[in-house]
Amino acid sequence: MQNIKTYFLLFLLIPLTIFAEDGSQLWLRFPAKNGISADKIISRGNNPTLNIAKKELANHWQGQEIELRTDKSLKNLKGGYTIKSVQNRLVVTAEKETGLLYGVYHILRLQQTKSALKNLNITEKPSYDIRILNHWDNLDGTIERGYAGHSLWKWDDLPNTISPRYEEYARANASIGINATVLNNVNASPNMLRKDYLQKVKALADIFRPYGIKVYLSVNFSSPKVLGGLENSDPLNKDVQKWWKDKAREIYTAIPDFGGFLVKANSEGQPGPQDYGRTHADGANMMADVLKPYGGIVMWRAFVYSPSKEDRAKQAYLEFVPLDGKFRDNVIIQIKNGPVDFQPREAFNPLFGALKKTPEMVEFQITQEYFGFSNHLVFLAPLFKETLDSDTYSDGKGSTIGKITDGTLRPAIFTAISAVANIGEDKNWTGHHFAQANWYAFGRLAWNHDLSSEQISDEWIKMTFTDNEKFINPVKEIMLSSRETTVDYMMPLGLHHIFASGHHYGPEPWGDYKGGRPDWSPVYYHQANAEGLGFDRTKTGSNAISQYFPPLREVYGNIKTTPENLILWFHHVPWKYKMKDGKTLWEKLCYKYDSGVRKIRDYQKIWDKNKAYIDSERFIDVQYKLKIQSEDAVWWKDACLLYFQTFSKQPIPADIEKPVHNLEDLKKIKLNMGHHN
Ligand code: BDP
Repeated sequence: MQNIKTYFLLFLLIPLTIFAEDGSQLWLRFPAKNGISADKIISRGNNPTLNIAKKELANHWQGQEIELRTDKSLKNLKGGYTIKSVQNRLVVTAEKETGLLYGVYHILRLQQTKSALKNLNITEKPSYDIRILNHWDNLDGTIERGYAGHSLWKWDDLPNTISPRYEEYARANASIGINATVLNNVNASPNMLRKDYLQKVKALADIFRPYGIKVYLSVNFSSPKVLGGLENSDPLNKDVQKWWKDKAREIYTAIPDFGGFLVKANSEGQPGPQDYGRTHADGANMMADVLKPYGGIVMWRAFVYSPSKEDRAKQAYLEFVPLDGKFRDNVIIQIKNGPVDFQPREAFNPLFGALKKTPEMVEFQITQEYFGFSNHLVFLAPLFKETLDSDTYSDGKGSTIGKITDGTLRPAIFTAISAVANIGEDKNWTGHHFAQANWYAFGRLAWNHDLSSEQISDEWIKMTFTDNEKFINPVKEIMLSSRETTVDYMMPLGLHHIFASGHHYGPEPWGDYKGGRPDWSPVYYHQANAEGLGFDRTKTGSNAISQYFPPLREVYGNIKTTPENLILWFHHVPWKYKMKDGKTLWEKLCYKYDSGVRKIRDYQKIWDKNKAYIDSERFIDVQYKLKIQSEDAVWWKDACLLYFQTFSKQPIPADIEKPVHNLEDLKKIKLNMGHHN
């Protein structure tokens, strides 16, 4: 009797646990444990990576016989693979086992998205060699700009206790081709390089290795002094050089395939070579030299700016262009997509293409620091694409950022692309079910930056939710327009950095932190006054346009030819200026904010109509977040329009929804979300 009861209870519980739709499965929702038998998987060798590939097939592949074969002659695929139908068999070939693993995930993706599996003849070669996530995780478990709970890395428990999520993380990354990860915050603790921490790092590296993922670390420039007890950390000091050399040996003894260092130096209070009167090149080269014998690299960040009179948007260029050609060949300059800081929309960073003799890589931000954290649904593929497809004209027409950084236009020993991760210990990994799509999109674009946002969202929806067209089409529409919608309700027409200080969640266009750094105040960026709005970056202003190649400096220098979505980025525009559609700037601004709000409301309606197609758990989660997003959009619109109206002195057009808040009340909102600037 007792047994029967237990069975009955189990019977009730099993479906609940197996089918808990908490988002933890990400896009990896392959048919469970129902793959082909082992004798239909033909392969030779017993390599850990190959074994994972075989296991994935045995668990999930329901198609025909399959052969996995390495072929040394496929070196030119740079880690890629081919998939071919040969009679009744599918044959995957690659130079290395990691390529076979990627090929297997490709096949499983085809199966899951119900794509054609007949007569396959696929050749895949990645756009970038190094496809890397940057975790801004601290050793105390917090994450800088992390909105999905605490860090995945349990530093206190490592290396002895291994969370199962480490391997799940590696698998998810491998499934989209991500092959590298920086474990810790760019505002790096020197302790990261301590002996005991390196053992913890080793434990993670050992788990990630079979999935083709290399580990990198952010390092603090002052480590020799702080950790090693040296007098200073001057890169030209022999003792300092020796300290790094010994540290490199220690690291590579534990982790033979260690990737290298990521460095934020002389920026926002971080130490760097300039503390000793040395250049960024001096600092980067010292580290490059100690990593070189092991094949390691240095990713040196261009996100440097100081509280000077110079327009912050110009500073990275001013700092790095004079150093072009002075870096070792295992240094790459890591450049944020825009010259200010991951704003909803920025002009692209003019440093791209300006370094002719130094490799450059893009840094994107997946974590939504400036996009409503994990509360707002914002699909970032269109932003990533906008950057990669931007033509810099550095080497003539067609010199897109994609082509500059992927080796097409500049021969490169290695190429790379990075993004700040949005992953935390939340069950669903990213805090919002749709934020998973941004991790996915980064991986897919790092693999192939020619993919369209449409294609990526289509794949992702099918893999993550359902292949029912009735759901896919409207939800795709939400995703594809969501970034533009967010720009509209937050900062349209090229406005930027009018976020509340510190946490960067809500609006604070009135923010003016006198006595602090001017470039940490919103009023510095929007420059609103009685005449108009916007930052003059033309010759009459900061002349940031001079950093762009012709014809862009002329295009951006002229208000008539500047794209309207960047007009307030480059110009101080009179309130009554006539926009292309005949509206004044003020009116246009009002309609833009209003349109952002309306679109979120449409998303809510669309979402509600789709209840029937997916599980109720994820449906409700997303529904709830859309409600927050919708309230926030109204908050943004009211705050910005009421505040800018105090300068424009114009009425809000009659046909848009009137503000429901008072400016003075909005100014009192102080969210307690921490953080410095
Ligand atoms: C800004 C963040 C800050 C980071 C900094 C960086 O607000 O937390 O430390 O970028 O990228 O976006 O170094």
